[in-house]
Amino acid sequence: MKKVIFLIATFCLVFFPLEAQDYWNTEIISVEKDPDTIKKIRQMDLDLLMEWNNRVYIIVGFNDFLKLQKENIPYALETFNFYPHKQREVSLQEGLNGRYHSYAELERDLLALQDSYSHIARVIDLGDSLEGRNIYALKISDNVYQDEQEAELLFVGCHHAREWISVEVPFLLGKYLVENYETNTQVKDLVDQCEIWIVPLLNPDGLEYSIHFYRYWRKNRRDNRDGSFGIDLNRNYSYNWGFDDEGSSPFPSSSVYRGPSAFSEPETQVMRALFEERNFQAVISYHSYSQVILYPWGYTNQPTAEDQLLDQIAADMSGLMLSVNGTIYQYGQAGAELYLTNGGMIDWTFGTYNIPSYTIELPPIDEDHGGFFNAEEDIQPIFNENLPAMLYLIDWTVQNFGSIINPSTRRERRYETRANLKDRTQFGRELKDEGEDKAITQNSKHKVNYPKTSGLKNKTTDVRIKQTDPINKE
Ligand code: 0X9
Ligand code: CA
Ligand code: CA
Ligand code: ZN
Repeated sequence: MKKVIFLIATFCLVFFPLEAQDYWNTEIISVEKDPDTIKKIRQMDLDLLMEWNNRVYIIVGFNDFLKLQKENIPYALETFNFYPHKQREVSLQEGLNGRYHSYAELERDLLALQDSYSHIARVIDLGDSLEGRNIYALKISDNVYQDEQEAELLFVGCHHAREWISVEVPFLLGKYLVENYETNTQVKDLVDQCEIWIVPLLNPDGLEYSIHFYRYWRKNRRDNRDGSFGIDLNRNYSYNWGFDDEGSSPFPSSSVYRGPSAFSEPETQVMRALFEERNFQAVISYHSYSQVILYPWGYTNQPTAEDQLLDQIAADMSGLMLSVNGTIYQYGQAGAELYLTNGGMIDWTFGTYNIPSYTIELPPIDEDHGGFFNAEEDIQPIFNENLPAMLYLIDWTVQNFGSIINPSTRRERRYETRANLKDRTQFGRELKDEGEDKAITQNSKHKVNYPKTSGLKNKTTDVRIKQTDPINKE
């Protein structure tokens, strides 16, 4: 999938010289999104660009045209609609990406939340991306302009540019919390007792590139100076960075290129600085697709020392998610069930801070159900089914937050947190025995009755997590 699209001559040759070769012979077409056509085009190894208005947009070369004609598939020529000048004429606001957020739309909507709910919502510019866009955090808490000694956790989206849904889910959490604060006592309780940090768009340069130039873009937009662009931000964290060449690549052109060194990228540096500054007790990093909840390690199939706790929380979240729309989110240790990755965010957050750390791969379950192209109508239901798991983890951090700590002892508190992770998370009970009742991850303070896990997972027989090479989901 190295092919990059369209754009016209000088513009792209000046700004994107490397992948320019293909443009001259490629066009963008659209075909109707009916099952028959989809089935046919899937077998043609075409470069799918995006889904829009019940049509699938495809980048095609001369041979692809021949194939389409041979199969009698009607298509419409769309190249002109993608010309950059045309994009600037039409509204960039709601343009190519529909109800998904572009960088500018997200900025606008985050600031609007801050304006409307300034007592509990605050937008913070964490730093610049490589191309100089702001990486925003939305902090939600009572007394939001004060740094209170409260539980803290982080929800982050869009390490990977093409995973558009991963921007929407954390953003919608922020929106939900502020809009329901006054009317929903559970929400108010949670917001009052902790500091919820949301970074919906860690890779704004990549996202913009994915919207305007190449829908399948994954990495950031680093010029690797060898004709290739981009570093995989989820291979650029320092914990066991570059551990092997299976979990990340040393080659700049690879879609999982780990970069020249750990934290070489401004986007991952922003995350590092945020973690140094804050005292997070848990983190979820959203990706797509495949409907799974993953926990460390990713770099090895060996379990962490906290495997049981990580698994229990994942099980609880999976059960909660299932109960909303019936969507099954399998769960398990990333390196054991999916494929190996090194330099990933959650290995770093767990390895460095020893906090529960999850990657959630949002729907759909596979390529046949849309791959990276979630229908716009699915944004809300996908958020809805993720919400209880998000609230659960927020509640978990509140329940596990120790007594009031002097700010000057933050660092000590962090170490203490680390040493006591297991105890604290089990609320004084040690889960030594596999057979012990596991449905106690919550204590009773909030009296939310979280259902037990559905029992979908069975480690020995039910490793149903996608077997395909994730990187080449495209
Ligand atoms: O490969 C990734 O970075 C994530 N999958 S994706 O298809 N969205 O790119 C999964 C990361 C899982 N986490 C670890 N294995 N550490
Ligand atoms: Ca939009
Ligand atoms: Ca507060
Ligand atoms: Zn991803």
